Amino acid sequence: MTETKPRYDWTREEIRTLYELPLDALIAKSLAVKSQNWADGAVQKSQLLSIKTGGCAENCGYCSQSAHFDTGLKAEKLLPLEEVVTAARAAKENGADRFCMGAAWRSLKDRDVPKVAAMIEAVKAEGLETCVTLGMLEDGQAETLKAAGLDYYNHNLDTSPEYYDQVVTTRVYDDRLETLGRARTAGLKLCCGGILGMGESREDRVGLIHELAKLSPHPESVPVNMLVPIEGTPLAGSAKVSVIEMARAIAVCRIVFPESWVRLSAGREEMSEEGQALCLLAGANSIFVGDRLLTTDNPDIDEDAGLMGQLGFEAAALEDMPKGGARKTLLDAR
Ligand code: SAM
Ligand code: DTB
Ligand code: SF4
Repeated sequence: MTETKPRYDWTREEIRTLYELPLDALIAKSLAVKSQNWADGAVQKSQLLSIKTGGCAENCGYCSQSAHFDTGLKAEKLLPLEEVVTAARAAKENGADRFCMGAAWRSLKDRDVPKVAAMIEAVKAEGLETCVTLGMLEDGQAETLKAAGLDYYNHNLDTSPEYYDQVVTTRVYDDRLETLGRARTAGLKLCCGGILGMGESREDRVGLIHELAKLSPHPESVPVNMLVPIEGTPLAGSAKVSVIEMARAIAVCRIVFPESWVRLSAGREEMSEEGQALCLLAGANSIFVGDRLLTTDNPDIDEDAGLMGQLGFEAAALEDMPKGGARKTLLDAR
């Protein structure tokens, strides 16, 4: 029988075995898990806003915002509160139910905490779930953000521990795990995933999923990004990953993280409708909406409406989270 509850004892071998199944068998398993935990056709929508763009001290080899590379991106100051609120209202009109604010910081400075807390409070007051991604956290900061109304902290592991130093050298894997621990201790939900297409091997993709699987509880959101190549960054020339490989990774995530949102994240702009459909049919149940991610483009709202319409998919209600019998409520409402 297919296991549909979270497990914390996955081995790398088990994950590798899943990853290498014939695609039909893999997707069949993924959809068996999905249908036990989630309403059919429900897709959660998050919208991003870069609240502090560029000039980042880290050297993540994929990123447009690192000060180490000449990507032509202009660094900007922290946005004023009113601009953030305007963008959050627009996101809500776009059908987003979660608003994710990203800052190009290596780590959050105490002096910025009140400003970000005010943004969180204001976005929450608009009736949206809140998410921030602000780099590494110091003790106590996550608690202040939580008190302001923060739901999720995004902090990606990005790849396997073995490949990590090929991606970034200004921090180590354990730094990431430490911040994830701080966010958890403060009672925040986690959004944590990675990127495919940075020149990593399939074994690195398996390794990433295994590291995520060891987090207990699992991250409530698992973003699977396809590298958006940024001219001027060291990883821009990496071998492209196929959409089929993305679908494979998504299906494995759906099986390993049965109760988490699995998000088809960056890279949709480069995919055909059919490619995106494959990833959604492989088990993803969340996307970013709006025509911008942080610094790069995303399909516009009309294109997404067209795709969702063809698939017969609809916006998930927040209460579609599997815990608490909410799925049943949603199905009963039909
Ligand atoms: N500075 C914060 C951090 O690194 O945690 C937050 C912002 S950072 C842009 C958030 C995540 O976006 C990264 O961890 C990475 O997984 C993803 N990302 C950044 N640039 C990307 C790109 N060019 N293609 C795909 N994903 C990307
Ligand atoms: C995540 O995993 N992907 C998002 C969000 N979390 C912060 C960011 C994608 C960024 C893509 C490149 C850009 O727009 O700069
Ligand atoms: Fe900075 Fe985040 Fe970009 Fe890395 S991914 S360079 S930490 S903004």
